[in-house]
Order: sequence, then structure tokens, then C-alpha cells
Amino acid sequence: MNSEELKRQAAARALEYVQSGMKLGLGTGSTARHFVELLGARVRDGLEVIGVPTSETTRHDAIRCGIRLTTLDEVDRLDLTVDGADEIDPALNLIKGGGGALLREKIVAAASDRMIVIADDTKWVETLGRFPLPIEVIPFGLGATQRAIEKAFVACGVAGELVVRKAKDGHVFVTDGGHWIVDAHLGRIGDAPGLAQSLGLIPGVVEHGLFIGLASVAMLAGSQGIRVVE
Ligand code: ABF
Repeated sequence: MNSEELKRQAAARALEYVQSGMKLGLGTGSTARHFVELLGARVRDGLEVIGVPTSETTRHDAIRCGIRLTTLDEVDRLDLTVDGADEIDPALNLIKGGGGALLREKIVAAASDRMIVIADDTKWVETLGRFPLPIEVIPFGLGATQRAIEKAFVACGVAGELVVRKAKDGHVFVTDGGHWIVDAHLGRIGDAPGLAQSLGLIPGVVEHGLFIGLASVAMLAGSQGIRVVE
């Protein structure tokens, strides 16, 4: 089974948790897109849900699939968010943001009663950090922000290069919020909650891709089937 089929299987399993009347957070990325497509098929069969997309890309996908959308200004809490991840550890802490949508993804996840992470099992790691950690920053004062990030790394016992993300056209990648992303190549993050807390205190850091304590369930699709980790 190829990786797209595995992602679709994980997405299909998450769909079993969706009930009519739910308010849903709709994730971003290729795995989350499978979920949006499968959800759209159920909506066309009569399932009534309303969704909050985590990116402009997902907004367009959801509209194309016929899913009714709302915003976090119009609804209070969401019942469930289904989203992908770049890395998942045994405590269900995540690295997200490889697709650049981490800020909206985190706002939506934090506004949700439950978050299901869907992925193929290559995303499962014992310790986070092999995937470069995305940190969303304000362009103003970038040098000062990067120096503060490096200090936080030292305090948290990690080290690694910071690389300003470029888009495919060679220009700086700009997020849906108009910010930039620096990717931190750390290799291993021994204390992800501690690092998350330190990064959250730095002026100029808008958000970072460590999702600590937000995911409730992970659906990991592999050649042996789906492993559900709670
Ligand atoms: C989003 O998409 C991200 O936070 C993560 O960066 C990425 C995972 O993408 P994919 O499902 O394509 O591997 O969930």
C-alpha cells in the first residue's frame, strides 16, 4: 500500500468519530486533505457538520467538497479537530508546521474539545526533533528574534541551525498570517514542553510548531493496519 493510501485509511478511521451536528476543525496537509474529501462525500450523503478551516488551502478544498464553513468568531468551541502532523511522540506531543499553517492549526486545535491526529506511521518517533521545528516569526527585528531563539535553545539543551524558509519560487515563504517561518534543525528535542514554553515567551515569535498536550488520539496507518494511540 502506498503512502497516499495509508493517509487515506487514517483519514477514513478518523471519520468514524464524526457525528451529525458536530463543529469541526479542518486540518491542513495531504493527510488532512483526504479527511476533507471523505467528509465531503458524507456531507453529500446528508451528514450535517460545520467546519473551521486551518488554512486558505483547506478553505478552498472544503468549499469544493461542499462542506459548510464558519469561523471562531461565530462559534465558541469546536467538538473535534482532525489534522495531520510532521512528527508524533508517545506522549502525543507533535511537531507541526511543515506545511506552514501552524498558527491557524494551533488556534483551531486549542479551541477544540478533541484533536485527532491522522498520519502514516512514518511520522511516529520516540523523541521529537528530527523534523526541523517550524517557528513562525514577525519579519521586523528578525536578527534579534533569532538570537533570542538561540538563547532559548541553549537554556533547553538543544542546538541547531535556523533557516528562513523559502517558497518554491525562491522568495521568502509567507504564511497565511503574513509572517515568516524559520526552521530549526535540532535533531533531538529532549524536553519539548520546556522548549515550547521558552519559545512562547520570545517577542517576535508568533507561534511555534510544538503542539504540547493538544492531541487526544493519533491514528497511525501502516502496513499492518491502523494503530490508535490515546
Ligand atoms: C499539517 O500538514 C501540518 O502541520 C504538517 O506540517 C503537515 C503534515 O502534512 P502531510 O499530511 O502532508 O504529511 O498537518
